[in-house]
Amino acid sequence: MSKLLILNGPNLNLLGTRQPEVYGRVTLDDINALCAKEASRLGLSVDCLQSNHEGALIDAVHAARGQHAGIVLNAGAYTHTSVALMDAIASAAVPLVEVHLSNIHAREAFRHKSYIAPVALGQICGFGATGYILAIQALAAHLAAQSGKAST
Ligand code: CA2
Repeated sequence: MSKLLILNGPNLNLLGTRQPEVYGRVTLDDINALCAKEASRLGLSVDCLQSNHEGALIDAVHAARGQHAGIVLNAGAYTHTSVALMDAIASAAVPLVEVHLSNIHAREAFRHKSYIAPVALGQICGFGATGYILAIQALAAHLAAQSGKAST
């Protein structure tokens, strides 16, 4: 069974506890459970990791090579700043979908720039926790297309 890595960056451990008007009331545990359920429906499994540290996220991307068939990444604020994370994703060459709970393009100008987008298969933003489900579906379809099979 293929495994996906659900990787969340800084402050996303606070989901559900503060700023519900921006990020909703769903917790990171809720999101991880939703991801596990959707992955299982598609014949996949997940490992879930959150870190507030840029280097730990980079290490996780490096370690995913050969271990995970794909990555769902919400890099939080590192999205807008981290050339190092972009380089790690490019060098790991593991298919990756970028996710944001909020619509980063409808927010402050500094959130419009993503260093992740150029090295991702695609970007999903503005759909809250549903974005993670959509990202898993997109990765499943991509992996199926790579292996010549269709996904449901
Ligand atoms: O919309 C997203 O998912 C973001 O990646 C969230 C980041 C933000 O810096 C990005 O621009 C967009 C911030 C995550 C902070 O999460 C919190 C959750 C609850 C309370 C406080 C922060």
